[in-house]
Amino acid sequence: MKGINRARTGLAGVVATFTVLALAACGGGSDTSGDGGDGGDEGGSDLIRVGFSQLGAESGWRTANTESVKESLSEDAGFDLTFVDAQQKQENQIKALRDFVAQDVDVIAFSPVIETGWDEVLQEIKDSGIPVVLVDRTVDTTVDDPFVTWIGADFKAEGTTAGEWVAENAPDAKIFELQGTLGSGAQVDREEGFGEVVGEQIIGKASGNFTRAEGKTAVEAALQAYPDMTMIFTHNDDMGLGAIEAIEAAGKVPGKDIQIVSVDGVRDGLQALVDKKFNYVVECNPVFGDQLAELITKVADGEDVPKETIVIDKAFDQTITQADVDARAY
Ligand code: GZL
Repeated sequence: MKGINRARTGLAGVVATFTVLALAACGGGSDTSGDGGDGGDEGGSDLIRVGFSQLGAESGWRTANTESVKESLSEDAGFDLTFVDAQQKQENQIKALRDFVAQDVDVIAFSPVIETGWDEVLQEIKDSGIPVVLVDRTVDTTVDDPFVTWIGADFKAEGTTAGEWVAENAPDAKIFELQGTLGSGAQVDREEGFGEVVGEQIIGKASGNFTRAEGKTAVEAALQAYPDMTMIFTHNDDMGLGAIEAIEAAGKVPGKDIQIVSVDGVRDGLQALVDKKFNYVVECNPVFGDQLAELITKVADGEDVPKETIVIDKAFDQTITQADVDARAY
């Protein structure tokens, strides 16, 4: 069972901007995250004890998401947060989830590094009665009704929006697709959305695992394998920034000889757009800590919550200004 049945959300163009989420700065408060904090200290009895397994720190997007989550799930805001970084390893996430069950937290939240491989631990969590809030990435599991609610972006719509820009602006481009972590919801759905629009223009694909270094390595190889490439569609900005390094090392001009279409919209990615090294960026907003805190509070209180909350984003082309980039929250 695919983790969610996403409502089709056509992503807004460059002009229209709206999101489901308030982008206000999140509440302050001390960060009680740690490697298994003991929680429950004096006065801690009325805090909502949350176990959060974050998949890693692989990208600017993830860093911004982690900051938002920690700021919103603070002790001042009423949470006792145990935050564990899995360094992009599923086995580390599964261990953390089992630890949260052993600690009998009130709510478990996690962003699954890939979609599959969770059946056993999700069944254990279900048997424990601890509610699960799925964050960002999606799961594909045989466990019935494995989580109470999911919050994140419509990855397929992001791929579609990127493809629509290419169809409109570069219909003859020969595209190399630089993919995120293979088997992750973001990679699977962005590939699907993009491929449905301009699949016949794609001449090659490889994964850069959402990291800058691996993105650079993948593009160094692709430049050898596909010398006629004229565009890269990268599943995130960090890999796209690695691609810029590889393209320049090969004596070519990013944004001109090889255009780059990206997803995320972190500051470094939008700076590349201002610098004309990226050509188009589809935003994927990581700053939803406040909305997540609201969902977790309702779940802890046994209140009804929507099955999914979609973060609706915008997209940027090279008309973006330095002032726009400087004003960005992340
Ligand atoms: C998207 C998120 C992806 C980002 C990458 O919501 O899961 O993971 O696009 C990050 O930057 O690594």
